[in-house]
Amino acid sequence: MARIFSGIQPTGIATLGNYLGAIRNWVALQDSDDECVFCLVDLHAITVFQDPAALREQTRQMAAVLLACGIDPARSILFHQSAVSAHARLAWIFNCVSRIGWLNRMTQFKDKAGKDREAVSTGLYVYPNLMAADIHAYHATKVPVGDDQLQHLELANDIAEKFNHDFSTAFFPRIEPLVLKESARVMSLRDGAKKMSKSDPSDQSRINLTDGADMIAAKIRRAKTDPEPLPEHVHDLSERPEARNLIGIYAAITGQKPHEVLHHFAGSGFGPFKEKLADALIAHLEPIGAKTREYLADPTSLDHILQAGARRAAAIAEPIVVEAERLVGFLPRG
Ligand code: AQP
Repeated sequence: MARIFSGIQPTGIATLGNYLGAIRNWVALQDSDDECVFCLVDLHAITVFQDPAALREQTRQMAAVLLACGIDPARSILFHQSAVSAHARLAWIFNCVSRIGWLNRMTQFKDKAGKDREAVSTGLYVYPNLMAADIHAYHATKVPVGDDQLQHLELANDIAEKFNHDFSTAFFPRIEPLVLKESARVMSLRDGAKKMSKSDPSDQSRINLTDGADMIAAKIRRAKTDPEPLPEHVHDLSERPEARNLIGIYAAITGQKPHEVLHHFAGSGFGPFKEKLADALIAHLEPIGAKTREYLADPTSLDHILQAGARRAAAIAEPIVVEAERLVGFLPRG
């Protein structure tokens, strides 16, 4: 049995992108023989300023969405990162193992910092060191990620290798990325070149998992497209990012391949296709939205689920991080 670790930032309401790219796969992984550790990474979230009341609300919301999607706290460990101090302690050690040159190569930092590099938080810069700590604190060896995260996993392996070398140990194992074939990359509904993101300033750019039927239908109706009818072949979508995105969403949500979807809709305009797409999304997402609202109606129970998860998480991570602290040369905590 291996251990799987994955995290999601409570930086807003989970989107269709988070669902198709991550959450849906997490739910399926619960049926494997591996132990699943799923974390609401609130320490990562504050690398960009979060209003404190909103952060609390978003963390409960994310927990509610994950439970509504089928994450089962009896089978998996579900908790909020800040509740397990092992993450921050190991991250500090890794800050001292990781090299500035390595972090300078991280493309996600360059994307997120944009032109304003001097003004972003130092937390955003060392974010990949914390991500490495998240995984290594559990000796997790399998990490489901999208291809945009592969660079961070390589860094996590580099950090572990340097730690093992510096302290003459084989304590931290290698991590294997679990790149799931089915996982779809969902793009913004307003711009097919940008990924759908929960913190995008435009709510019209994304489907939130809690959007009601009317909202989903309206967002899909307004989604950016082009004037051409849908083509017969997938390769004809290569220069049409918005069309490709909507076909990809329809395929992912109905369990088909894009070429099967095109086979059905080739020659059709976007009007009738968008109607079918909205229907499919509503049928899939409405039950998730309803269950999410049920969980959110009882925030105390949600907190208890996360706190119980944090106790289980700490039981695994604490001895691992205590051993890392010993290897570094810290005196026992007593
Ligand atoms: N558009 C997407 N398509 C497919 N997968 C996606 N993921 C995020 N957006 C898409 C996957 O969701 C998981 C959790 O992501 P995260 O919350 O840790 O951070 P993120 O990737 O930065 O997601 P967002 O929604 O864009 O958050 P913000 O707006 O806060 O930056 C990851 O596995 C990610 O690949």
